[in-house]
Amino acid sequence: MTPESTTLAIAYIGLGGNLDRPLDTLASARRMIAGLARVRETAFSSFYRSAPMGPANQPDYINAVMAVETSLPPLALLKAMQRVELSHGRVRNGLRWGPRTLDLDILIYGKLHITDEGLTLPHAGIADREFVLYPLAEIAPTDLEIPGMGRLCDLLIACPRRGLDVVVHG
Ligand code: ROI
Repeated sequence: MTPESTTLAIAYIGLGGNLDRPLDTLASARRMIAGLARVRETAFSSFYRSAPMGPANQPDYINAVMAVETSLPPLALLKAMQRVELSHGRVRNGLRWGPRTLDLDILIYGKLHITDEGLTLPHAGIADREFVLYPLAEIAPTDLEIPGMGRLCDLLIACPRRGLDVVVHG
């Protein structure tokens, strides 16, 4: 297949952040992603607020999920997401699970199920993260089969909502 291949995949991207006006940051990241070549936004969830998973001594997070149709292959999409993170002041300080201005995760890429040094698809954290599953369920078919993990609706039933709050309705 050539780099300009027109094979289209539906990908779901998780957006999160908890520093420097995260609502504005996520809205700006959304515009930037939607404006990328070979990427088209097809849906965007509400914005949600949740307590941090991991170290508690950091601000609450804002999260959302975006669906795109893309002809970018997975690694090219990942690189594009990393550029969007960097342009929103993302610094990698080596702190695992520390606060961040913007985190963009490819959650699902079509039916792909891969583990690579650089990229695991679907994202390994989907099943136990209410701040991923609930926004995802807003914009994806509830019978969506998440490769290797089962149906979205079954994951949702097994994942309590905890303190997850909608802050801006999509
Ligand atoms: N916690 C919440 N609530 N939302 C996130 O997006 C998030 N992202 C992370 C860690 C630090 C695991 N905790 C989070 O990377």
